[in-house]
Amino acid sequence: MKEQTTAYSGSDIQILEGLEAVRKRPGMYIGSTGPRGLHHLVWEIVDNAIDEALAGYCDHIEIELLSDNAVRVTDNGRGIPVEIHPKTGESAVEAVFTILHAGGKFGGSPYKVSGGLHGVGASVVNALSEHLIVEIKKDGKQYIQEYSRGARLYPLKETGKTAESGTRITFKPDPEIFTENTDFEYETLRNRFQQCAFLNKNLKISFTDNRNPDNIKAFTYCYEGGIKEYVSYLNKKKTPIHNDIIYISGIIDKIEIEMALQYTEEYTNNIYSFINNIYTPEGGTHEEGFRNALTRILNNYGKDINMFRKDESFCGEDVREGLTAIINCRHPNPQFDGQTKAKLGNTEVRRITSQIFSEGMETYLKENPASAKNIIEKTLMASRARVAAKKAREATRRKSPFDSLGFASKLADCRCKDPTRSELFIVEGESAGGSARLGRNSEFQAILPLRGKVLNVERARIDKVLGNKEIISMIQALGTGIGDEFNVDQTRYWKIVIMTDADVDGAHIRTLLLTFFYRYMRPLIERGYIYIAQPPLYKVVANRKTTYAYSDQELQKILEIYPKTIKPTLQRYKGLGEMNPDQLWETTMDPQARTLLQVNLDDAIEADAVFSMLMGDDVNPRREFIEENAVFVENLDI
Ligand code: TTJ
Repeated sequence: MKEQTTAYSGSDIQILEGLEAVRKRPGMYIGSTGPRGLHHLVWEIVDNAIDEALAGYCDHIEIELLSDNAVRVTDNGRGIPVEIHPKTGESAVEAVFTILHAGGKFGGSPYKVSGGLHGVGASVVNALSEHLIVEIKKDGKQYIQEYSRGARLYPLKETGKTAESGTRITFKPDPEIFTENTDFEYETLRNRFQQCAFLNKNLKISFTDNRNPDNIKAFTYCYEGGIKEYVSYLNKKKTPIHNDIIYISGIIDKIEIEMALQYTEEYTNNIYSFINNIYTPEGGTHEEGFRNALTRILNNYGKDINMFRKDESFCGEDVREGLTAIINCRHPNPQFDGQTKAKLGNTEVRRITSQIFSEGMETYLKENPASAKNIIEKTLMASRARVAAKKAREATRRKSPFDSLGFASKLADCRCKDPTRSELFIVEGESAGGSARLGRNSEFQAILPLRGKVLNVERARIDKVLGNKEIISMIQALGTGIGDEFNVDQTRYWKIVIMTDADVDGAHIRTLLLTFFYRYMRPLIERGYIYIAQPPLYKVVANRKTTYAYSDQELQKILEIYPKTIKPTLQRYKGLGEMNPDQLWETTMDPQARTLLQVNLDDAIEADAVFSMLMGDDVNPRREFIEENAVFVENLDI
């Protein structure tokens, strides 16, 4: 090293133009400066270490949360190159941390993430960190360099000798940028690191939360079986119909694809696809190739072993019933498509995936006739149920207020026909439904009272789902259709508000409704159309003034306002039905005054596990969860 500066001179402390832009408009680079953007910083840094692992030079990554909300990521790879670039006169490390999108040029990995959800580069993390330290061990030497808000504090300096190699980055997100808060969520991080370990077999990932010395939490993940173990983890609470997990992999034209799958007794399907370790919630060509091939191969096999009656065949829905699958693709140059960059666009991947999967699956079926028969039988049942459901589905098309099942929907529609302004309140019980109907603004608010019990769709096949009156009423009201006919663009309301009592039964009904939306109308959740109403728990009247409390803490605060001489009267609402129409409007429905919780699905994979848990046979975890309340919900004031 030429420079051996220990003290740094003022001229060094200047932020580069590119990074200044990042600080000015952070949202452009990391999506938001809320919790999502904050966590994005960690994904970005860890992705770099994973790239080194993918290149085959690193097998252990450690992530630590430090006491001041700083994060430390350490790998045992080759270490970021330190030699001076002849043109810029700077080291490669400096380029990585100061030049936008420099990362790729220095990456040794052929599978560098070059776009899409992550992949903005370490320089963005640097720009948005109050403090960042780089430590490198490489070719017998140790180096260090520090930055503050993207400006280097001193040039890279050598600090000693070492026999090891690797890279360590410690960064503290800048509270000037992340004004909401800079607290990392333990569970979000843990979950993602476990996922990374599943997706990269034999990579060891350690995660330690050192923030609270009295409660240090640590995990190490390492899966020899990779995505095979991922599938068995996802199926932990389900009953498989064949013992082994099918694993198929191959490489064509430098594009690597691996798939693991297993069928269970469930009725829903859980297919999760990834490209270069990034989850693609909207799928894309890798998933399409897989799905097409699966339908084709099972149809061929069913025919070969004479399982079909006349005119019978499987459609895509049939062969996916009860399926849990992971599709993991590595691509040197992935293209991310769609509004949210959530799907893979490379067209060649469809053919490659289909080819690799077809060959592997054919071989599997041939070599495992007993499992193959179970799969075909399961698929056949799904197919026959689908045909039976077709009639019921026709009843869900919105033609007249009376449908073929012979009951009238109780929908009180709004006058407005513009979905962007229209709201549908799904209300528990006739009496609350009545109050809501009288209290609403009928211009843009529609009311659908639920009379009977909502079906647990986690435990029922589609024919039964479509025989349930409450569910039919909802499908009719929404206008979206269902199954292959489902079309999110047809939805007649952009706000669909679940309004249930603030008790355990209400929470249960809410969970049943959420399960239905999650399993049958997921795009409504993905688009943020589903909300939960927040009715008050108490009414406080004193000095002829009425106030409402939405929680026990709020009630305490309200009561503290009054001097001891005044005794306010207190009413605890046991259900929505106890409120008169005006009160319901004032507290829960009026857009000016209400609070709605928007349901979001940051993590569909985790959500599946939670729904299986909630709606499965095991009662205890369900109770606890319902009492603790939904994790799918983000507070939102509207
Ligand atoms: C690049 O090609 C030559 C050998 O080293 C390759 C490299 O960049 N390796 C590398 C980068 N290992 N680890 C990183 C890295 C790790 C973290 C945690 C953060 C960043 C930005 C890079």
